[in-house]
Amino acid sequence: LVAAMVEVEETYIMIKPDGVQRGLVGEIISRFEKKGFKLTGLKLFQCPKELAQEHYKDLQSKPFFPKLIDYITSGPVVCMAWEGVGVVASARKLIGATNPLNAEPGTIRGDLAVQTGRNVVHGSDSPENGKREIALWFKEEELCEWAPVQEPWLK
Ligand code: 3AN
Repeated sequence: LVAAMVEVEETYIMIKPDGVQRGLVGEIISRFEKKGFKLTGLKLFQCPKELAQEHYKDLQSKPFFPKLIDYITSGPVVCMAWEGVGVVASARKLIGATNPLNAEPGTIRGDLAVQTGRNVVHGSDSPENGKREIALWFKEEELCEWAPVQEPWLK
């Protein structure tokens, strides 16, 4: 048996303003929970312009950059930190292709979105960016390190 060379990673997942407006928050969180990843940070947040610009700084030169910043700051977003083995690439698979019309059915964008400029959710594209983005969007005290316990929550 060959051990998988994948490590415990962290990723930054964000439900964009259209996801919040359309009432898709629960649906989107469920997909990551059911997959088996661990939620370590969660908040509803109105993103200031400067933060959106910093988050998307690699896209600064793109023609759609101003529209992207307007979109991300147009209403509250749900910021999440998720942890797990291989979570960065796996979350990208759960999310689906950037253009929702190319996203496979069964993925979040494939099932729930139509336009690239309204693609409901963001996921970090590398473990390095996962760490960078979590540090950018969360204060240290907003993140929780926790381990599952055996407590019979439901009797
Ligand atoms: P992904 O979100 O799948 O990682 P990126 O990093 O290439 O894709 O793009 C970041 C965000 O920029 C996308 N989620 C989308 O909102 C926006 N975006 C990317 N390409 C376009 C485009 N051609 N037109 C409008 N918005 C775009």
